[in-house]
Amino acid sequence: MKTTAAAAALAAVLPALASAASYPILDSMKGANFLDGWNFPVSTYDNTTNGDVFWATPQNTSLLYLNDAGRFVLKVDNTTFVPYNEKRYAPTLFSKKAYNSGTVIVFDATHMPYGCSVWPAFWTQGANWPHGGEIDIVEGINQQTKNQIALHTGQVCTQSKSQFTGTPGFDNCTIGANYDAGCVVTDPSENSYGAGFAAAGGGVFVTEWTDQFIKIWFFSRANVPSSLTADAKSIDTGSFGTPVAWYDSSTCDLKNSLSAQTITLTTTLCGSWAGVASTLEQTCPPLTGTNTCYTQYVINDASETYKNAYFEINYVNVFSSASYEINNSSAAQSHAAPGGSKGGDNSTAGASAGASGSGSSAAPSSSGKGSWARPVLDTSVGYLAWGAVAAAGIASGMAVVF
Ligand SMILES: *[C@@H]1O[C@H](CO)[C@@H](O)[C@H](O)[C@H]1NC(C)=O
Ligand SMILES: *[C@@H]1O[C@H](CO)[C@@H](O)[C@H](O)[C@H]1NC(C)=O
Ligand SMILES: *[C@@H]1O[C@H](CO)[C@@H](O)[C@H](O)[C@H]1NC(C)=O
Ligand SMILES: *[C@@H]1O[C@H](CO)[C@@H](O)[C@H](O)[C@H]1NC(C)=O
Ligand SMILES: *[C@@H]1O[C@H](CO)[C@@H](O)[C@H](O)[C@H]1NC(C)=O
Ligand SMILES: *[C@@H]1O[C@H](CO)[C@@H](O)[C@H](O)[C@H]1NC(C)=O
Ligand SMILES: CC(=O)N[C@H]1CO[C@H](CO)[C@@H](O)[C@@H]1O
Repeated sequence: MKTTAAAAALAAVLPALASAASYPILDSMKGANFLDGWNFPVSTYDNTTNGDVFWATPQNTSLLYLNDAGRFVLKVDNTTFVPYNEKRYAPTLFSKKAYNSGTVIVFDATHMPYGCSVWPAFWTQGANWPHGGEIDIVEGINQQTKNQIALHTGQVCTQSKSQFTGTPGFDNCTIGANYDAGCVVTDPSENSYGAGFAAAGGGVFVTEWTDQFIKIWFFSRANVPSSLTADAKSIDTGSFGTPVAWYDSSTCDLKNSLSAQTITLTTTLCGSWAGVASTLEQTCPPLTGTNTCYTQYVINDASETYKNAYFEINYVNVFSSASYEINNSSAAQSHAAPGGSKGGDNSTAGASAGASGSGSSAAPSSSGKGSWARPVLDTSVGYLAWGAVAAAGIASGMAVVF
């Protein structure tokens, strides 16, 4: 690509300027075309974090839709009575492209899911987890009030504690350390997550990823820089100030710890982190009687429980002149979004075939409750971040595009 070559040449001549680069827009997921940028999952249910959800399908237009304000909504089903042993529908999406180092990801939302049992995340993952690495840009559970950022790597990597405004937690990013918690940085702002985020009108998360660093900024609505617009043609983070989180190549070989990253937007319920009783009870009422997270919240009429369990998104913009890969798996093709599938192929036929194909393992009637409906919770693990249990790995079929 011309721009890549030009940027590389410039960086070689003026290495000092490399960290104050301007990145051109590559992808903009917003409005009526939002779903064009995403694949639906292959699995019909959350088989990576033990969450009690069936993943929403392209047919679930009550859960994935453009609202009157022109924002895209991804919501947990709060209108269906879910009987015991069933799961509740909730959306998860994977970006069709996997992006490489030299990329800035901007996520602008006015509302993100929160509430007891609710576990949302906006994150990226590389192939062959954990070897391809993982960046958790937005993540939290239940009624937490602050966003929890994390970096996870397969190889040994630590975080230098300096130059960021967030509160550092564990500094060993390596899988295997601290129950796979990763290098956690908590945003001190209560506007960064949950009810506080929504009350402030939401905000914008900016992630700049190079071989030298990963920097994550959060701007609450009142503080969003004027350059951050839905239609921005380029981005330069040079004036954004000190980030909330900063991972640096001086203590982490970022170049070899992260492969091309797929953006993942998801909400699950209960599961291996949000659903652990001791974790749940940190921000939600104690479970009553013999209830679990699942029986107390997910089943029956949960309209009240999940009234705030939705993303309302202005846009996801990706700025980059680096190469990228396209998720070209057959499942990704067959799950193409309604209206978003190119060429009018028989996409829904493929999707339903896939759903019934894997349905035998997820079907409520054909398997005992323990095999799918109820998460097996390891209460000794109370600090798992999303990707630590999202060890699903990455489907093959990625095609490199230069
Ligand atoms: C979601 O779509 C599936 C079919 O793909 C359907 O069986 C299910 O009832 C829908 N759920 C909701 C909440 O719309
Ligand atoms: C980080 O954790 C990994 C995996 O447990 C371990 O091999 C490595 O020694 C740790 N590094 C440091 C600096 O503690
Ligand atoms: C269901 O959720 C929506 C927001 O996503 C909310 O407007 C509605 O009031 C909720 N329903 C009930 C009955 O609480
Ligand atoms: C993607 O898959 C389709 C068939 O499913 C194939 O025609 C196309 O060449 C593939 N694209 C790449 C870049 O491999
Ligand atoms: C590719 O798409 C499939 C189906 O949507 C998904 O399950 C898989 O995780 C995706 N792969 C990557 C690398 O995102
Ligand atoms: C989840 O289900 C999908 C589709 O059946 C499968 O490809 C994937 O390997 C599963 N992941 C895990 C962790 O079992
Ligand atoms: C099931 C289905 O939608 N089949 C359609 C696949 O595409 C061909 C050609 O466009 C249609 O004729 C079929 O009806």
